[in-house]
Amino acid sequence: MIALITGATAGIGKATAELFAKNGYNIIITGRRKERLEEFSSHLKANYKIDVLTLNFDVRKLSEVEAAVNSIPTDWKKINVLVNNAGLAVGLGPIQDGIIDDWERMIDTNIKGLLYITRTLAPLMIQNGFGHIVNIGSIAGKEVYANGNVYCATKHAVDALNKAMRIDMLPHGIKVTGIHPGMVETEFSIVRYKGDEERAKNVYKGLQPLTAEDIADTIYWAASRPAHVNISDVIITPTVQANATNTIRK
Ligand code: NDP
Ligand code: 8X3
Repeated sequence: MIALITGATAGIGKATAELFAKNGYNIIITGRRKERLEEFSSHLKANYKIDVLTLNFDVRKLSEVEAAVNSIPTDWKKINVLVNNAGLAVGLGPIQDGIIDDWERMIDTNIKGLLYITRTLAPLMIQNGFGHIVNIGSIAGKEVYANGNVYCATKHAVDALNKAMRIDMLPHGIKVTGIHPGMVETEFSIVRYKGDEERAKNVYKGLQPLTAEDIADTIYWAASRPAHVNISDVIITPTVQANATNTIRK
């Protein structure tokens, strides 16, 4: 069994790769940070009896995505599970003050990157006659919150694409699942606040957020249902978070 996880150098993607490896999958890990990919690959190979392929590219660049997918050796092409995870929020502010470069980074990564990956890998799955695409959305793709405008829009797009892919993949027997987490403590907020670790820590102050491992568990659970069962959509939050805007803090 083979799982390809985009954005496996940190957070949810990394925890997901580890869990699939633990369960005997051979893993294809991707990300821009080459050193992290290499270190993680060595860790996975040393700890689990599996094989690892690293693909170092930026999901925003179609030519890099195509070159990376074309470089996958034949015996790695029987991909059972694709986790479309690579993504980010950059900045948080009202639309009238929006920083265009931040918007473009989010749109290019969360929507266009996910599309590039899917466009290159879905035909392979169709050719193989099996596969499961897991799209990582967000609670921000189900609701909107103050100052979240463009990030929320990108995750609403992921939600729409998840539903659309399920229709398009239906005749091919390929499963499609959307996983929509609330607050998960990863590098996400550090990226959103452009390296301001103190501000990022405050996001989770006084509450117990989800961990990357919680989401990995959910992804693995969805991917390990019997052949006739497709998990369409999962919203998962910390117990102290009711929705995108209501949380309880100590
Ligand atoms: P992290 O910042 O910890 O990890 C993000 C991963 O995405 C990294 O591996 C990063 O790798 C990769 N990535 C980002 N941009 C690119 C790019 N242009 N090309 C290739 N890879 C890229 O965040 P999370 O693990 O929290 O986020 C994972 C997903 O979960 C995202 O889609 C996010 O929107 C979603 N999510 C997160 C939530 C949270 O609260 N943390 C809640 C809901 C959804 P590298 O930098 O090496 O390229
Ligand atoms: C990440 C969760 O609430 O910051 O998608 O948008 S949130």
